[in-house]
Amino acid sequence: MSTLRRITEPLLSRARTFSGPLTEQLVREPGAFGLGQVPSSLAPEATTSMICGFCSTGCSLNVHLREGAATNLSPAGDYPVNIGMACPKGWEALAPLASPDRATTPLFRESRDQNFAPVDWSTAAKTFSTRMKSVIEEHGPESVAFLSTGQICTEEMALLGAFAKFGMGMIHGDGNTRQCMATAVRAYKESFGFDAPPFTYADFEESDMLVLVGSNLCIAHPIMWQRVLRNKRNPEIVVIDPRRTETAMQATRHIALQPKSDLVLFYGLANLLIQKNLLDHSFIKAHTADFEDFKTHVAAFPIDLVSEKTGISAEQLESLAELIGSGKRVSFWWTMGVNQSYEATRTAQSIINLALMTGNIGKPGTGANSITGQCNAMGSRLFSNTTNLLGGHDFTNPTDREKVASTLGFPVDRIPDQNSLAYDQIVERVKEGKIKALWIIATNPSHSWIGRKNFSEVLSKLDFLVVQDMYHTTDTAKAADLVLPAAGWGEKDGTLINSERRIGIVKKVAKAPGQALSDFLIFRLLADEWGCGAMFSEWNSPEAVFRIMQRLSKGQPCDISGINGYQQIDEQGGVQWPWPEGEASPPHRERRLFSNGKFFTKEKRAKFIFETITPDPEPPDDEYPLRLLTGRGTSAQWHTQTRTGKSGVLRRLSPRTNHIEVHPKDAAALGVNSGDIVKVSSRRSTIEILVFVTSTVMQGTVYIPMHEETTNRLTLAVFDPYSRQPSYKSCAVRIEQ
Ligand SMILES: Nc1nc2c(c(=O)[nH]1)N[C@H]1C(S)=C(S)[C@@H](COP(=O)(O)OP(=O)(O)OC[C@H]3O[C@@H](n4cnc5c(=O)[nH]c(N)nc54)[C@H](O)[C@@H]3O)O[C@H]1N2
Ligand SMILES: Nc1nc2c(c(=O)[nH]1)N[C@H]1C(S)=C(S)[C@@H](COP(=O)(O)OP(=O)(O)OC[C@H]3O[C@@H](n4cnc5c(=O)[nH]c(N)nc54)[C@H](O)[C@@H]3O)O[C@H]1N2
Ligand code: SF4
Ligand SMILES: [Mo]
Repeated sequence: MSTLRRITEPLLSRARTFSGPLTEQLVREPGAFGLGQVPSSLAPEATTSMICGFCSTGCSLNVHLREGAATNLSPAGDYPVNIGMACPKGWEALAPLASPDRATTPLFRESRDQNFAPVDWSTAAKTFSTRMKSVIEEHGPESVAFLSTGQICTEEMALLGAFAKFGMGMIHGDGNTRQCMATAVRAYKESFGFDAPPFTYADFEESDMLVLVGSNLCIAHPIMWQRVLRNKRNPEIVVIDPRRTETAMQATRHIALQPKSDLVLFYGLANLLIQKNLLDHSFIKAHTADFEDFKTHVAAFPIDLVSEKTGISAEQLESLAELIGSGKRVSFWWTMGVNQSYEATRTAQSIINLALMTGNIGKPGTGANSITGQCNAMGSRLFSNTTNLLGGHDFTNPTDREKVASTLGFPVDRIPDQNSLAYDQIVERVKEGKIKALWIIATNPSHSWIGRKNFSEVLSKLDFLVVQDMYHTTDTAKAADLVLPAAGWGEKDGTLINSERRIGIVKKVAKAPGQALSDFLIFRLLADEWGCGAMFSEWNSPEAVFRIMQRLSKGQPCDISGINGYQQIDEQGGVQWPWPEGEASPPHRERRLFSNGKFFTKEKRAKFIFETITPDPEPPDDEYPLRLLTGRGTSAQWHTQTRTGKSGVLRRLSPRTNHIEVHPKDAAALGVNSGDIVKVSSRRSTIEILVFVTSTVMQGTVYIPMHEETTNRLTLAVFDPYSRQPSYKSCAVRIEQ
């Protein structure tokens, strides 16, 4: 037996089952819930491995235990994702667990002008149940909603979605993956017939040309960038980004396009490829639909127009088209520079179209590849029961509802026959006073939501706000009526799904502080108190829920029914979906989709989808002459910094204060220098911020990282009409001294 297996076996079989009123059992037998326990099933001086809980790369980390408690981490050497590497957040992943501001007990207050008082779990669960029920009784099921996350285990997401929608009867529940991945989801569904990112990380190493669009790998996915560096084919690396990012500096070509001109650029490139006849005719004929209409559409994008709109010279455009059409292996990768825009879905599809017309899909080193963000954005896309019915099904499809109901053994009328409102529509309904109770899990929208100057005012309209988080100090938790203390990564078991569809295991290697419980147990506890615990009697451990997810996935493109449990995932170095039952063990190290040219649409063909360009909702003008872009700051900072801000090491690797990056010429015209504090105003708000003069931003644009809460006071709340993803990356601002 391998050492890894010896160590993980007792850990994974430790899954407890629960029965009877859980709050009573919790009081009687706290150890059964892991409360106050170190992971006693592990050998006291063991090393075990698990997936990192920050970004979607999904690196495996070795966790070293002393006297049964996790003391240190190092990157796993034999895992097909990170191959012995980790970024600063991974190395420091244990630090945020030990922070003194962890929520250690449920907190409640009768009214918002009072301070929180600690309460026991029984009181917390009863309060949750009574208050939510009274809102539903008075105002109907559409008056309550939840907002969840891409940062808890897949099994937890499935349980939350099933409890909230099938147990509590909610209709509306969305997640922070809307802020992040909704565009890619929508684009893939329309173009490929299913939300199916086709790639595997080996494609980074097997491409002759990598085109990175609105993606700053060096900062946001440093270990994916390391995979690019392992490419031995001397690849052309093209970065398409208005900023000269760390990644652009390392690239062979930087295409510094005007912000929000991507769609014109890609239609123009498609037109050039057609004019130069650099197409894969046989692939287009055999495996795609609507190419002729697409051809007509892009004919309206001649090179001069494209050059004028994008700021890219005609020579550069010609040479880029020739490179893409050269017949070598070309892979396209995109992230938030594409997904977060007012015409994001069509932009993502314009990238997909380039891959299709050149036959760059389904083969090594190719693909139209959306890189995800959070550690479990992919789990959320398939199993959170928010935008899709569990397992990538459709709420509005009666056959899908029947299938899910019979798989779960629930009456079909428990399954809503309508889609949830999107995140922004939920926020709007709260503002209008129509949604009166909100449950927020593992996300911090008081900081991260777009144009959120008035977000706390919005939350104050609620009759009841529940926030479930690791910390009681987040901006959102501070606005709550009830705070539920959650165990974090490393304090619970389950699975995460990374960007390349690889399911990996996380394990409990540390005890959660005080009374904090895993999200999984919190959902079970609340279901029990609600009175629908019996519906979830089979959902009694994360691994039991994984088995339910496997059944739900049967016959879907994401079918995982062939996996033989957590143990196998752990031993194989993760498993990329799909793996249907009855199929031989897939070559697990690296696997891509569409190698047979068959897509998931009814006709098995991929579709060319395109549309007229839409006007910029807030271009710079005389009053607000600069365009503000936002995004990640450093590889040491994670979003709203509730976790990374707790590590001394990561704090030292981050800027001490928020800053605005200004081009030297704009700075000179404004008379400002690095180190000055200026006022930055948009039509929404004014903030004070430190200036950093740098030519990495282009003249006329400025950049502010998203990691301080002030940034989103400025941003403009507009959304892609199809994905409803917020357009975080562009609004007009002015700078004053
Ligand atoms: N260190 C760190 N890593 C992270 C995260 C983190 O918070 N910290 N978050 C994770 C998450 S959830 C996500 S979603 C990913 C995000 O990963 P990325 O998308 O790579 O990161 P961003 O910095 O948000 O945006 C990428 C780039 O888009 C560019 N951009 C802005 N406007 C445009 C435009 O109009 N066109 C083009 N082509 N580009 C544009 C910006 O200049 C920026 O460099 O990172 C993940 N990884
Ligand atoms: N201006 C601007 N704004 C942006 C973006 C941008 O590029 N520009 N990017 C957007 C994107 S892509 C994203 S993904 C969002 C991210 O926005 P958020 O989701 O709001 O950011 P996080 O800081 O990751 O918040 C996660 C919360 O979950 C808590 N948490 C962590 N682990 C657990 C757990 O296991 N259980 C529970 N219950 N809680 C836990 C953390 O303490 C934290 O409070 O921000 C968006 N906002
Ligand atoms: S690259 Fe992402 S998954 Fe890997 S160690 Fe860093 S944060 Fe964790
Ligand atoms: Mo994200």
